Amino acid sequence: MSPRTIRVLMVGMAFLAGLVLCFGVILLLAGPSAPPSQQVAAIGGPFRLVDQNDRTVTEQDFKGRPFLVFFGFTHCPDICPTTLFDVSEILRKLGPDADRVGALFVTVDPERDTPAALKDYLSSFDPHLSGLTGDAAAVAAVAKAYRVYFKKVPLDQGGYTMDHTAIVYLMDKEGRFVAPFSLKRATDAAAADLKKYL
Ligand SMILES: [Cu+2]
Repeated sequence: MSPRTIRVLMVGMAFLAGLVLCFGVILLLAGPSAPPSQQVAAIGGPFRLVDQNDRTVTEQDFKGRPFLVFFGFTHCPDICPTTLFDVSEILRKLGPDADRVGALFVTVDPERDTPAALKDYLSSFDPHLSGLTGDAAAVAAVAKAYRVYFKKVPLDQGGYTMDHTAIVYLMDKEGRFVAPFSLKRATDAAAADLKKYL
């Protein structure tokens, strides 16, 4: 082979090696990550809790209805009452359609939030709200399924408060996660958005 042929061959091989490297990287990038639909489906899932009327409630009770889920606790100073107020306004706005949706307030403080405590607390809000509690393990399991963080924080003056994720989740009629549900908009707009999933 002439030196020129060798040079041409080497350039050709370098080009091919570059291509292989390129495709290898693309395959690596495309390969292991799941499609987005599979990732969002990982929020939510089966649960078994007790509501403010001492009834056992599972995700099956909401089959056929879109529902909102959020986590909190009755001793919460601001975020939970504000969220419950906003959701109550939306439910009121829905009128008769409020019977066709669910709104679940799951406590992250089952120690204090017994069914009776939830019933008392929720009497200030829309009657369509379900207040859900259970034993510590059941609450931890549902929080984990919704990727909700919560933590008990001791207070200086005694007692404790709870840190918790404050996202409101919108689930569809099949119990699948749709998107976080924004309360930072007019009640009309939020109610209209929820109606789309009826
Ligand atoms: Cu709260």
